[in-house]
Amino acid sequence: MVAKIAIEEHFVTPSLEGLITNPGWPPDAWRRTLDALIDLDSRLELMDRHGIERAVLSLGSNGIQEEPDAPAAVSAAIAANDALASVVASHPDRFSGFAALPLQDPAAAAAELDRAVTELGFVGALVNGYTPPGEYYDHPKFWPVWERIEALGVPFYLHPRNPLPDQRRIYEGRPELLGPTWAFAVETGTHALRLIAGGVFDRFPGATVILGHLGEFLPFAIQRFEARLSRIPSAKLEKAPTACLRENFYITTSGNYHTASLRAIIADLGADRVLFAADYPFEEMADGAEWIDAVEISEADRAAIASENAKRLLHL
Ligand code: GRE
Ligand code: ZN
Repeated sequence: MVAKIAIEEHFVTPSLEGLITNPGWPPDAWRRTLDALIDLDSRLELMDRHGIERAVLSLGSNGIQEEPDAPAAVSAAIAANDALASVVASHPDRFSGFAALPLQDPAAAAAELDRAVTELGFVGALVNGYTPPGEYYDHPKFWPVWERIEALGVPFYLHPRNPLPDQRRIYEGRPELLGPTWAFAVETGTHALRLIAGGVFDRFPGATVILGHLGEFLPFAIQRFEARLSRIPSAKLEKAPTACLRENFYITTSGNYHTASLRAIIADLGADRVLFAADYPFEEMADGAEWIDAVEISEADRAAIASENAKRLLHL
């Protein structure tokens, strides 16, 4: 069993339960998920069983990104980050934290990121997709947040959520395609492409974004994206999309255990850009852990992906 650090691991506390959005699961299954998000003892027991030395915790989806009111989002993010800081302080050798950010107010989000990293000791931020009523982070109003991400040298984990309610026509009659089955990856991969096309990495070349689920389709589509984008005269970028993907992104293994895809990503981006994640409790901790323990890659790559890259990136 390889020693692991898991970095897309969700938590909540009883008083913050309202921040976690039921994606449409039956009430009893949803209650079990909430209980698993709260219960630190069961989590630590599972981590011990599967060789996960440390979990970087974050709120589940949609978190602060569900809140339409900016002042309410700012106070909710502060409360959530303070609660997470207490959880981390209860087991500092096992847990770290990714900050929740109130992007409804970009200046407040930049300030809260700063507080979370410099005062609470968090190792980055995790954001659940667009901010109501539908803001994506390539917009210049979010530049203060990218400026802080770059200056603090911490990653921004772009975590999935479902598409905007008025953009679900393609899933009509097929609700099973919403959520983690498919729509999460389309939504999040497209958001990541907006960051690249919007020149976020031209302006903030040191900014780092983490994508889960083996990269939300980007590694498999980036060559075509770059080739076609280069033929659009109005879409000029200094840094090519393939270079952005290699130099500004990390990819995690959360909830996507396809060996051929992992091997392709290692061959293209390098094993040093891949990080282990279990996505507990939305995925079984055993599934991700047992896969990375046994998947056919070199032992050096396995150790890098399982924990060494996270130690380097997150300064653990
Ligand atoms: C996840 O984090 O992967 C997740 C959620 C909510 C529902 C399903 C899911 O946060 O996979
Ligand atoms: Zn997740």
